[in-house]
Amino acid sequence: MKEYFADIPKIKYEGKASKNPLAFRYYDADRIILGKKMSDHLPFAMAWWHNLCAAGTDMFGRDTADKSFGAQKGTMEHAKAKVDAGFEFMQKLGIKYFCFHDVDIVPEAEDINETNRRLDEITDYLLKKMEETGIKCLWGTANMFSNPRFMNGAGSTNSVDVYCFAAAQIKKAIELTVKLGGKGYVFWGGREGYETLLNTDVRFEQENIAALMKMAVEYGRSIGFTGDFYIEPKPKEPMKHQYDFDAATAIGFLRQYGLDKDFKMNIEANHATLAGHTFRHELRISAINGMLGSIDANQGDYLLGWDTDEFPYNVYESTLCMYEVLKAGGLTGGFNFDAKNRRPSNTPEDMFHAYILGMDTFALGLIKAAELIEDGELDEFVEKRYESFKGELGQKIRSGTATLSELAAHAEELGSCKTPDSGRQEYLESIVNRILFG
Ligand code: XUL
Ligand code: CO
Repeated sequence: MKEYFADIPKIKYEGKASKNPLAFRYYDADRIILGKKMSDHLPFAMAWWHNLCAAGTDMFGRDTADKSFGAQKGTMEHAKAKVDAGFEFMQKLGIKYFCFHDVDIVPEAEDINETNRRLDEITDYLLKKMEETGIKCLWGTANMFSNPRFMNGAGSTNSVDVYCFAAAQIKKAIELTVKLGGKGYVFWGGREGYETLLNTDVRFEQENIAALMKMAVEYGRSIGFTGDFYIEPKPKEPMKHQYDFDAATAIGFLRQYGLDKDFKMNIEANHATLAGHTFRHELRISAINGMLGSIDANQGDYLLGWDTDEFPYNVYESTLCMYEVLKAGGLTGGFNFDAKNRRPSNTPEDMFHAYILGMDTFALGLIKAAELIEDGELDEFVEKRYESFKGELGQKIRSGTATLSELAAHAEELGSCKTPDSGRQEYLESIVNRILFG
């Protein structure tokens, strides 16, 4: 069997003192954290599109990296070379899952029947590799944003033919996800939004998106898909207004159309910050609604207003993310590195450095989040902060048995109200620093 990354050894854990660029310093798969193996806390996944397809093309220049893997691009030979290279990559890093769009794994043909035939062929090939290696599929999805037919949206399109092509792609992508044993199926509404209200019937479009999702759920369940459907919220880019702006908006939409039992959130860090939220805000909103499903683990740039999809290196952020995940009892999905190398990082070694960085960043975040939880001071503070609600009136409010009049009577009896206790934000931030830096 051809080796694609012959110069790269199997990446091992060497500990934090190691200066070996091809070793983990924090990700120690079998280390037990809070009673569970690190690898079980952190089911990492490789994103097919960034890692095996994207080669650095941007609006101003063409590819800088070679992702041909020795084959002619746009051929099934190339699609298979990507499978071989991808599995070697994942095995060398100890990554157990991958995520894919339909058109990441085969070149899309002019005729959808031919694309579907290619998808059948490549998934037979993938399945064999999965059986040989034990690597699994985290989630699948349909790319309903690249092809020009989706320029006005997929579920939100004005064209009934385009709507049917979206339905056909979703149907096939769910079938493939089931065939590969995927845990989840993602809807990222790439073109589900609008540029101007002057040409857009928002209610019509949202109803159509919901109808498409409903049909997807019904079909998925009918062919034995037992996993979660996910919405991946994002506020903008490519569309100016995207319907799934953030977790709260997406959850409201799912409830409005009776889809909330089948769906959870796939939260992407860079999408959260584009929405003007922190990553942990989006995780918390999902978790308190019982909808924290999976994570697209990446990082944005606070100086840039677009989706830079960087590999995460910010340990402060990963710690607070893992704090939310641990508090929520873990994910039903996993941590998909929806991230790409910077354009000038164009060698195969850079691909490994990027994943080592991302995996170590989350491993260290996990270690530190567990320390924060074991330390307990944050929890204690929050618990105490709401103490006044433990009294009789507070309990009535909490149980929904209070009346406005009796609460007003209490205020009137007091006459004036003292300022509540300090929020102690700066002190709490210093606790996080103490745990992080000792
Ligand atoms: C785009 C994005 C997508 C989804 C899957 O910003 O995050 O790659 O994760 O379609
Ligand atoms: Co994503």
